[in-house]
Amino acid sequence: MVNRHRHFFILMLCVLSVSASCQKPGAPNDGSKTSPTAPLTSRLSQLLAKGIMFGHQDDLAYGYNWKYVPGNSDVKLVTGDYPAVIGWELGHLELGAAVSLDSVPFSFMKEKIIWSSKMGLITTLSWHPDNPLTGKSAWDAAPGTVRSVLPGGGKYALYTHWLDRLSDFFLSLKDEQGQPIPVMFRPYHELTGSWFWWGESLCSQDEFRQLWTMTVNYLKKRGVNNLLYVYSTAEFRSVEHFLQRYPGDELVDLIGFDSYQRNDPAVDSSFFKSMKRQLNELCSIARTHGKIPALTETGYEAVPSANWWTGTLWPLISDLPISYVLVWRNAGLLPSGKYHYYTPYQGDVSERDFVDYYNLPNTLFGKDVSY
Ligand code: BMA
Repeated sequence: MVNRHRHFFILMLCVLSVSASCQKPGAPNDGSKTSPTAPLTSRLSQLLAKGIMFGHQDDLAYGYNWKYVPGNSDVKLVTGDYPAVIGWELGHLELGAAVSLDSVPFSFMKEKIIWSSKMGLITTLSWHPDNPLTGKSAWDAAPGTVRSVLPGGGKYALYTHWLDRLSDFFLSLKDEQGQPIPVMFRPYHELTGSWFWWGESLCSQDEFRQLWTMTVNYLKKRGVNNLLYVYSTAEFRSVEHFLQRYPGDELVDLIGFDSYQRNDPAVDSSFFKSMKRQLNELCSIARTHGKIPALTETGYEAVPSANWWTGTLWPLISDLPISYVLVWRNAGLLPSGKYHYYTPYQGDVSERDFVDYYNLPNTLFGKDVSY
């Protein structure tokens, strides 16, 4: 994988990070070497040269058949190592709740983010905020919700109150020396779909960009300066489609998209083909816009294919300068009777292949990135 593509891309990133000090006012980060996000940006660039980090949502909180066992991780149970990137979900933080919509206490999350930063593991935060207009969940795709939270809208005051609660959490992420911990924040994800209230058919392009801009500027005004912003779509048809609602280079640090394997890759190659196109387009946009590309969510629920890791995932990404790939949470058996997990448990059909994936020289896990 250490090939010409990767080298060229990394060279471009270096050029761009040198010119980062010329960023316009209103940029998510001031681009200066003293910005709390600067060490994370430079680590991401360095690690891109080494390989592709593996990430897992809620990895340290629960797994296929356990919950809140100190030090545990399904990835570690199978490979002996933690993921390099740990994802957490902030949904319901906006309500002042003590636990996330996936039942993870925010105090626990904070403790693990602090621990991760000490270890050198990288944190990414997703957010499924409730629908501020209807009071229902993020999946209540009611038209007009985005308009209602913009300045002048009926829910602006409520929404800024929600952003205040998020700000307090971000500002509380401090290391032992009291320094802010830099993390990735990935709001309003899967915006090319229409299943969340900020989705494509629920608001205009301009309204979406206003929502993003208002959020970044509001957090910044509250003093939040430890976030790298990740613009992350669902599947997209073309470069133009990906960029249709892009808020601007000065308001984004990383770019990515979410897409899941749903059919058996042995009989249906459509996922592979469509992923290849999208990953190539993502990397080309990243080059043009000077952003770090990532596969922000993927996976094959319950991983029923024995060689999905080295047979599908790795061939998709191995020759591309992707920073990280994150697979979704291991919730285990859901009350509905369905198994919902994305990394294998011990004895599972894809366990051996996952270990093979772990052992590939250019896949990066905890030990590859820790201090
Ligand atoms: C979905 C599922 C849900 C979860 C949500 C937010 O993909 O995992 O069970 O609540 O993500 O994390």
